[in-house]
Amino acid sequence: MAFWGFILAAIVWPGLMAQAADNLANFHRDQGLSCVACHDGGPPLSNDNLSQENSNCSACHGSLNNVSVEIGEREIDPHLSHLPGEPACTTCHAAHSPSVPYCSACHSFEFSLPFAGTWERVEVSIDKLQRQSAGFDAVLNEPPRDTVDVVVIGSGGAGLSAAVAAADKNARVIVVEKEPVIGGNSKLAAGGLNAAETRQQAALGIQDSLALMTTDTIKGGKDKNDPALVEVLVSESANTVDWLTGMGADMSDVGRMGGASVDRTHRPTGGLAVGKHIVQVLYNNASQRNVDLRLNTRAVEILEDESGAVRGLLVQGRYTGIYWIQAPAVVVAAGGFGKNNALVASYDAKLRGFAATNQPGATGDGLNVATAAGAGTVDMQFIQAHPTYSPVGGVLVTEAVRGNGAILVNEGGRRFVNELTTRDVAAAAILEQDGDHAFLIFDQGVRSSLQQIEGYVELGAVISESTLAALAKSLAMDAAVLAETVNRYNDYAATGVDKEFSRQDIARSIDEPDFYAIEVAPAIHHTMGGLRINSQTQVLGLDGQVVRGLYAAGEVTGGVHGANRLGGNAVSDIVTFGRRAGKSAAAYPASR
Ligand code: FAD
Ligand code: MEZ
Repeated sequence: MAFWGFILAAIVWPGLMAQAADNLANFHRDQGLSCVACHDGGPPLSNDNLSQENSNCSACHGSLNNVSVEIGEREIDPHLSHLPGEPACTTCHAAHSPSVPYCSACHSFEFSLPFAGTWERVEVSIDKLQRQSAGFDAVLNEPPRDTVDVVVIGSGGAGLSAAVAAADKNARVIVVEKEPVIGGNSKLAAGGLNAAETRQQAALGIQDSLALMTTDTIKGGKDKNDPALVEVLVSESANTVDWLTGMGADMSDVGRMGGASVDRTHRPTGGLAVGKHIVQVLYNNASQRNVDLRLNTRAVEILEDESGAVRGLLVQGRYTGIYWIQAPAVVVAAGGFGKNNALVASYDAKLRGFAATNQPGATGDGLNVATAAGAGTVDMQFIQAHPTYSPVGGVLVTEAVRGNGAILVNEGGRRFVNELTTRDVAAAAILEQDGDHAFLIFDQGVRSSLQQIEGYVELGAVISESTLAALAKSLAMDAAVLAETVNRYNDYAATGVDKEFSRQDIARSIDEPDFYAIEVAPAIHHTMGGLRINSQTQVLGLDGQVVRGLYAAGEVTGGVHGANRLGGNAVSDIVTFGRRAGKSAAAYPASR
């Protein structure tokens, strides 16, 4: 090890010496540290998880938690936002290139990192990668680098659920994730997870039924959902909550989302965001089961034998290069394509140029990998805009803010829609208002009920005033009109009957100072279409036949949500179907 460290230092050091300290590596050099301080393992220089560098950063600077204590002046520590797992320090604090906070792919921050650069997404399309066939062909003539029972594409909620479930069936599992951090869109999930007839609902005296959740889901999906998939989603939802809580999750806060007849959206106590929590729990459990999770590793091609059955996966690691993994079963859990505006607009032209709530890797290339292996697709034209995205700070404002009592008003200070209608209706209503935007208005009661709001405050998205009149002034609204709107709403809260918009559930009135506003506009949020699967999560080909050994779960699939997904149903979907896919994939070799 020391020898390789010495060789490495000898090769790299003279080059570094010629440079000024314009990045962290050169800065460390100026502190008298050599390359081996970070790269002490010798070739390979790095693995794709950057774990060697990460452990060396931590050895000197302490854990991310320790470092976050040093950033005491910020109320919400960026290290503690939604970065589940064990994020490598070098994900943001790059060494030989400019440092770029990964979070700035979505948010705008006032602080800057030492030697900071600007966020830029560099990704070659899968089509182009596949055309590099010479390099790939050569690799395929070599033996596989690894042989396992199940390979999972994607480390979001669906992928990690699949990995844990497969490992529980004694399968050896590799998860490949193209991003430098785990969790996909799942780590961003905010409002919660829908489930009916749960222990948590019973404890709160909430009466729900599988039939009611089925009706709500199909009504929300405009009757375009695949009934067999909805049946799985609903009938397994309570069991999904039990599975998660059995592994350490907290799902005890239950609230309301648009299109739901009762409170069935489960999240951690205090209204914390559901996604980061669930991903962390799944990651912990995957680690305990020795799942091999590889970051910065992109699935490029699903490999099949002459009979069309899956035989493995070709991948490209950022540092480890191109190689293939031999496995009889592959689970595609690569998420949606909400962040790929060109692809979104090719299915729904009116969404061209829209912002998106999604993580930067939600580009749809996992979908392409599966279709290149013969997978069929369904419902691709159904793409959802979330009504309340805040352009300031670049953040989705969870529907739970409305569920817990906020209203939507237009520039004139007037309500214009039932705030708890389905998203398609709410988003369309906002786009009919002057300026194509609206304002969420709420009070301290709502803020106290939902810890996620503190994050929006930290991002600068929330306007705060001690009186409603002052809030109206800050928003350049007529104070009398806003007061009248809020007074009328408070009357509806008292009587339980919204005479104007028939809002079914008014959690609380708006009367406790301070008063708050967030400017919001619709943004692309969820791609309902995707790979065609059956209820066992087997992927179906263009001919409707099963592609042997290929499974899929989560946002990469279509059919569960029909034309419009209900808030809270995706997290339910990814865990339920992800778990199913893991079990099916682990059992597949024995059933051949
Ligand atoms: P993801 O979590 O997106 O994971 C897919 C992973 O695959 C990604 O990490 C991606 O980088 C990786 N990947 C893609 N292609 C490749 C490749 N070629 N090789 C390797 N890796 C690849 N739903 C709810 O029900 N409740 C909520 O509260 C909620 N809130 C949300 C808030 C936000 C801001 C967003 C964006 C979505 C929210 N949703 C919510 C929707 C829900 O979070 C997603 O639909 C769901 O998490 C998708 O999970 P997934 O595992 O299918 O995909
Ligand atoms: O299901 C969702 O996408 C959801 C609940 C988002 C949110 O508003 O929190």
